[in-house]
Amino acid sequence: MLVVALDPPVREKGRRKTSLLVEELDKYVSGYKIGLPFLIKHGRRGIRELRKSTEKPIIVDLKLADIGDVMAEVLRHLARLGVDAVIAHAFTGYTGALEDLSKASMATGVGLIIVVSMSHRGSEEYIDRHVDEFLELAARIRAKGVVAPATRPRVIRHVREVLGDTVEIYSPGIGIQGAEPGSALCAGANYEIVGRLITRSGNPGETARAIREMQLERWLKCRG
Ligand code: O7M
Repeated sequence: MLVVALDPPVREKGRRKTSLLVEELDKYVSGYKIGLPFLIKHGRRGIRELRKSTEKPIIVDLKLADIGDVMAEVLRHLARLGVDAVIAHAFTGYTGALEDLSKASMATGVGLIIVVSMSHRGSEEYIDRHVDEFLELAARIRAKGVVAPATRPRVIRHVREVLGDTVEIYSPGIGIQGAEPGSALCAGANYEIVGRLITRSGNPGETARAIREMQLERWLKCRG
């Protein structure tokens, strides 16, 4: 239900080593998401250390958007580091792009999650106009999951309606971006992605615990 984005630059003061942070968080979370800020800062060694620190799924969010060969190569490198899933943009399309990534995903067992809408307002200017095409693509490449915004629950409801239970929905936008814990789950998401609310908190473990509680309370209420 809760995926922690370990990316946002953590304040210098009181900074925690990733492994210590993970130790505090591990019992409350379903997985971790890391992206370019993490990779630039900690490199491949950082991913290996994270892999050693947790058995929970590690999702690498590079929001891949390239030709198929390049994306497939990136995925194969990540597979060797023991990651569980990678995130790619959908707008590159199938032929020569997601087709190859999807084949590499099936060959390696690394799941593929694609972005069908984003949490910032600008997503409505372009990306959101193509949600239905992206959902078709997600089904075509047998994506493990899609990313849809907690900040616009109607998009999550739409994704769930179109794809049914065939894919997992990952929703960012909780906390600093404005959505409340549990709200995306109530709209149909499987996981809420939370970053700064946890990583910048003085007590990340306690904050993650409190978020889980809020998720559960809200979920029980909305399910009646
Ligand atoms: O909780 P935050 O706002 O500190 O962090 C949100 C995380 O979710 C951060 O890692 C972003 O890269 C990610 N995210 C968005 O905030 N909005 C999106 O639309 C998509 C993502 C994301 O994870 O895409 C895969």
